[in-house]
Amino acid sequence: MELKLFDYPRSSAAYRVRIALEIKGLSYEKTKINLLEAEHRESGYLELNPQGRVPSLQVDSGLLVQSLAIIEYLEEIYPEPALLPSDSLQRAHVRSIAQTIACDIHPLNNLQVLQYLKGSLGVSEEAKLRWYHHWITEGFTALEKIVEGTNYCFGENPTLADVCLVPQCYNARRFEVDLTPFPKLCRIEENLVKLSAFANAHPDRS
Ligand SMILES: N[C@@H](CCC(=O)N[C@@H](CS)C(=O)NCC(=O)O)C(=O)O
Repeated sequence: MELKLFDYPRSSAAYRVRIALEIKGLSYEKTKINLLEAEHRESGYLELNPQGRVPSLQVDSGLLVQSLAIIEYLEEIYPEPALLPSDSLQRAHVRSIAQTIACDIHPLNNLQVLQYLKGSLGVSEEAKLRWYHHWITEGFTALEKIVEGTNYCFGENPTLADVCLVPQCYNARRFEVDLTPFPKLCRIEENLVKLSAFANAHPDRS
């Protein structure tokens, strides 16, 4: 199958999909949608993805959006190496970690929200950064207690939870969030970024 990713290197949602594609050993083409130049709001891209966000993944039968839906699709079509455990309870647990990041932490801090805070609500740069730090710290405080694995978020292999954790840590570091209160998350991140799939998907390589 030909795969084309509409991507932006520093988008953490797109970064998740790049990691999943790399773990599954799939080759794919990338088209950069420059968020800083608002290319995601241009009519050509909006015709493809009316929500105007990245990532989108073009597959043979159509265009997929939403990083978790894209990754679950890849998991169904290319089951190995698996990103979800075979046991239902464990699978729910891995998804819950992934969703804590993708549904609870990340949406509060994406570009549109930060631009709305500054532009429409007129908050200062300092208050915007406090907002950003607050929601990451709040989410990571819970995650630090929830993650179970020694090397990874869960179990002995990287899962969907790890695919979401690494981009969120990257983002946190970019905005200088203090991660020292989260030694387990930092140790897991350190283990993951050494893996070639994670390294190949890094924004600097994209
Ligand atoms: N829930 C979506 C989030 C996608 C998303 O918000 N992407 C960001 C980049 S990380 C984006 O395109 N932002 C554009 C904007 O906020 O204007 C997913 O997981 O794919």
